[in-house]
Order: sequence, then C-alpha cells, then structure tokens
Amino acid sequence: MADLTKRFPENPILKPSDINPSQQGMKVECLLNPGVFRFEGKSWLLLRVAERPEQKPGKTTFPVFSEEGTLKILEFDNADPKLDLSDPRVLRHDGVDYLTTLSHLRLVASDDGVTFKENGYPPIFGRGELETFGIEDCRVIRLEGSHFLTFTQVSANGVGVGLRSTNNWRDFLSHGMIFPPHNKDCAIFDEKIGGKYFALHRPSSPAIGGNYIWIAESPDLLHWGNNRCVAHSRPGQWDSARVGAGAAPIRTGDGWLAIYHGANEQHRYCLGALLLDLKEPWRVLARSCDPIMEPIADYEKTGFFGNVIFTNGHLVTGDEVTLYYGASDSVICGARFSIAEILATLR
Ligand code: MAN
Repeated sequence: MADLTKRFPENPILKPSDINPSQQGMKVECLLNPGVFRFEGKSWLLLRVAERPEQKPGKTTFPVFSEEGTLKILEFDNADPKLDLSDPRVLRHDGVDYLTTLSHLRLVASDDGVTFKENGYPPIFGRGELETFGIEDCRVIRLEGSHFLTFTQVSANGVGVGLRSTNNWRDFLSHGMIFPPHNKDCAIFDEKIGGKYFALHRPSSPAIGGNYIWIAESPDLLHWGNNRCVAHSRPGQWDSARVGAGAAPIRTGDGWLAIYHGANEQHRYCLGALLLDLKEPWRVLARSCDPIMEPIADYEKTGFFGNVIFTNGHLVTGDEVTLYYGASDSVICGARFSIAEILATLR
C-alpha cells in the first residue's frame, strides 16, 4: 500500500551542512528528530544535532560531557579486539556502551514552515551526571503559558526522560528525570483530562515484556503514576520490535490521535497511529494495520542509519497535520497528512 503522506517537495529541508558545529573541532554528523512548536508568530523546530570530531583513518573518536560540563574526547583504535562497531549509533568497548555522536538541541525558526534558519537563540546542551552522553528527540508542548520539553537523557547510568520548561527559550528550569531508565519517547498530552496530566512513554523490559507504549498520569507534571500499558509491538508485523509515541496526541471528535513509530527486527522505522478514548486515554479504540508512512524516498532509505522515519513533532491546522521528521537519522524532512484520512484507515 502507498503511504498516506504528501511529502514536502523541498525535502530534505535541513541537512548537517546547514548547521554550524557547537564548537571548534566538532563536525555536525546528523540532524535528527525535531520537536515542533509555534512561538512569536513563527514555526520552530528544536533539532537534535549529533556531533563528533572529524574521524581519522583507523580510529573511532567521539565526545562526551564530564559531569561538570566540559567536553572530553574519547578515542579507540578500530583494530582493538574489544571494540564492537557493528551499529553506527552505538559502540561497545570492553563491555561498556557509548554513543558514537553527542547530541544537543538547536532552535531554528520559519515563517513558511519550510525554510528554517537559526536566529540567535542559544543551543540547549546536556548537563550533569544524567546527560553526559547528550540529550535527544525532544517533544515540546505549550501548557499554561510555558513550553515544556520532554527529551531523552543519555549517560552511563542509562537512558531516561528529562523535563525542562521555559517561557522565553533563553532561560530554562530543569525538573530532572521524570521517567527513569530504560525509558524514552515521552509525549505529554497538551491539555488535562479529568483534571490530570497524561503522558505516553516507552519503558523497555528486556526479559518479560518488550518495547511497548505506556501511559501515566500526574497531578503536577513532575510525579507520574498509575502506569498502564497501551500498545504492544506486534510479532510478524511492521512494528514487531518496538513502538514509541511521536508528539503530543491530537484531539479529534473520535478520540486522541497518537502518531507513533514502529520498527521491526531489521530496524526499519515506519509511522502508524493509535486512536485513544477522549476521557480514558489508556483505552485504545483503533490502530493502524499498515503504516501511514514508510521509508520509501531515497533520503529515507539511505543515510547515517537508513530506512528510518522518526517523528516527535507536528503542527495541526484544522484537518491538516504538518509533520516534521528525521529521515535516515541524517536529515530533517516534512510531510502533510489529513487527519480524516488517517482515521479512516484505523481498525
Ligand atoms: C532510536 C532513537 C532515535 C533514532 C532511532 C533510529 O529509536 O535513538 O533517535 O532515530 O533509534 O536509529
């Protein structure tokens, strides 16, 4: 089946060479998975910028932050028998895992939703012992006059979900880690339901269970409880290995439309959708059988990590969702969907 998307003809709209490195000695290797929001009459992307030094022949060189926030460069010899380089995103040395790049978040703005440029707002870096390997894949919502950011925090302690808030995108309040390891893909609903905040999140259970979408509720955005499992990966299907929420679910007359990513054992990432009950959002009313979007364009099939479409940001105008996504973990792209068309495919 052809997917339901109208891709931007301008895709990719941003590539690594469009963004300056955060400091001398770093190279922007990949742009990925932007958070999306409106602010001061413009559309904004909060890009994930993945950097490392230019690679030297025979060596693998990558940056990490110390707990104090200084950048350290680590280097391994590719001939080292203790080094495992089988995944371009992660390396393992002597049983210890690292990321091959260090990610921070960068703001770009646009008047037309297609041409995005940096305009003087500061980059957002990982800080402290829970973010020494960087911060990634940020969801942004607006609630009660502030923007709230949920993002993946990575360090040798594990992978969890951090929360920060801001009123002006220059000063940030850190609310710490709200979902401890292993957890990522946290999308807070952008309105309260029955007087409570709700968030989709994705714990990983290595033995019994798997990489499933869960929902939690909170009185204050900081303390989350009453966790329930919402959606499993589905053996033998396109989302057989892992599923994870995209951006905040979209309120429709039929329920909350939650766009999610699903990957199979070959790490092919597609998008699908869930329809959640408006009042009891832990109840799934319907789900995509086939993906609503698959990696079929060249820029989605080849890159730093090919065959990946990953979204954590969109803007909604009436029936139209303008979805922004990372393609092949390399470049930023956009696509448009009709909400009614997605709903019509759910079973
Ligand atoms: C994980 C995350 C994403 C990334 C995909 C595909 O789900 O690290 O950031 O885009 O893998 O590599």
